[in-house]
Amino acid sequence: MKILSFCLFIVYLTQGSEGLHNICNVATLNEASGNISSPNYPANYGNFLDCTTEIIAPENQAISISFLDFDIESSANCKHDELGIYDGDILYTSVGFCGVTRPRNFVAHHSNVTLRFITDSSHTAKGFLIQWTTSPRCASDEFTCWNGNCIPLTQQCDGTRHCTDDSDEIECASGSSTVLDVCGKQNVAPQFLWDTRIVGGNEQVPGSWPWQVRLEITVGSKTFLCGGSIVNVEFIVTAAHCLVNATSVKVYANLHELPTSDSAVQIRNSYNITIHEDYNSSSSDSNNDIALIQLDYWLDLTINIRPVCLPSNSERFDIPVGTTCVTTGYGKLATDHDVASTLHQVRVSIVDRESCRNSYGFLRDGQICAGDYERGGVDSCQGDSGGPLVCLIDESRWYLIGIVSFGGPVCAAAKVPGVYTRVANYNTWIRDRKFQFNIFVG
Ligand SMILES: [Ca+2]
Ligand SMILES: [Ca+2]
Repeated sequence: MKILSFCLFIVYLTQGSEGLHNICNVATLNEASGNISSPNYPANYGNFLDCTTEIIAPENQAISISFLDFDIESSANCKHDELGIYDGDILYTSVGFCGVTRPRNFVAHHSNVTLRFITDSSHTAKGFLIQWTTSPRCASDEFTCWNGNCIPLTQQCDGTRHCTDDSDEIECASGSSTVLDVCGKQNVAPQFLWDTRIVGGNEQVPGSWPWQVRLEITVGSKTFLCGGSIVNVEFIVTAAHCLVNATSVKVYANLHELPTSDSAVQIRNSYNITIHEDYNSSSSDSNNDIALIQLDYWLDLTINIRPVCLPSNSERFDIPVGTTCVTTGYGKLATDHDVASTLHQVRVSIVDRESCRNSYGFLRDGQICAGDYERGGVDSCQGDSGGPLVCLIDESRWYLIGIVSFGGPVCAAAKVPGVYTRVANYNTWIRDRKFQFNIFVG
């Protein structure tokens, strides 16, 4: 314990030499970079705090915020202690932060970022350490990649990757409004604006993930929530663990928000449920966590209800480590926050198998990991189970690379990425069960 304290003190001094500021001691900061922490960091902060600091950059500079350390008393909706982060006057992610889930790093849209730290009368924790840097903004004829790089505007949505994080091709709409049974295309471009972002993700633009369905699963007298993906008008693919002992499933397609009276939402019931025969719910490794739901009535494909592509087990679908993919769901926003009522989306990177195996002590061939391995802060969370992990293949179509299977006890913790069923391994299994119907297979 003494050694740990010593190490942290060294970090403290190093950070301090680059300009470490206590949020309760300084009202405005206009240096090009620096660090800001809770009072007493890395020792515990005090009670009864209400401290605000504003970081101000010149107009032509963008402020990047990185969360280096985060530990604030955890409470439901952060009602006890809370850090609010404002980009201009917009509350980042629309909620305050607490607990140990690090918020996702971001580049601010405005030239000022305000931090407000409020604590109540009891229970403190280590607090936070935040770093800010400033860098020149992109020109008006340039596109700003998520990592802050600038590319010519003409290279956005041209079917070729120019930003290393693929951000020039992810926020594009490539689907036809008349030919609806082409897989992996959407008519509505996804947007990763951060002002409603949650667990590093954000609320979707309605219709931008047209294969996502919400599943309400009845087991005895209880109802559970899961996600699933449309593979054709008759079949939904989801996780096996969602359907153990299920007696019936209600399927909502094109649902953005509950409760809904929107007639464009299509509601179906399960006609038949097929859980992978080698899935064992009492086994801790969740191997073969895949299932198919056959619907009682076919879905009517619309602009907002369309199938995802299924990968085959070929090298083409060995997604390189670091590739940016997207997971979507109606699940919990963060470990400390309530369940989302709207569909949300989170960007995650494919994590190398060895690191992921080290996190859990195992990793089966039919599993793939994604998250932000070093930093945490982006993940799927409870309630997202069974939902899609989709990756853009050839910069043109979204493929169902993974199915949300399990993760660590804290959503979006560093070093514990999410584990997904690797759909490519089950291509034959799915095809053998689709009977006479056409499932789109890559
Ligand atoms: Ca407290
Ligand atoms: Ca491009």
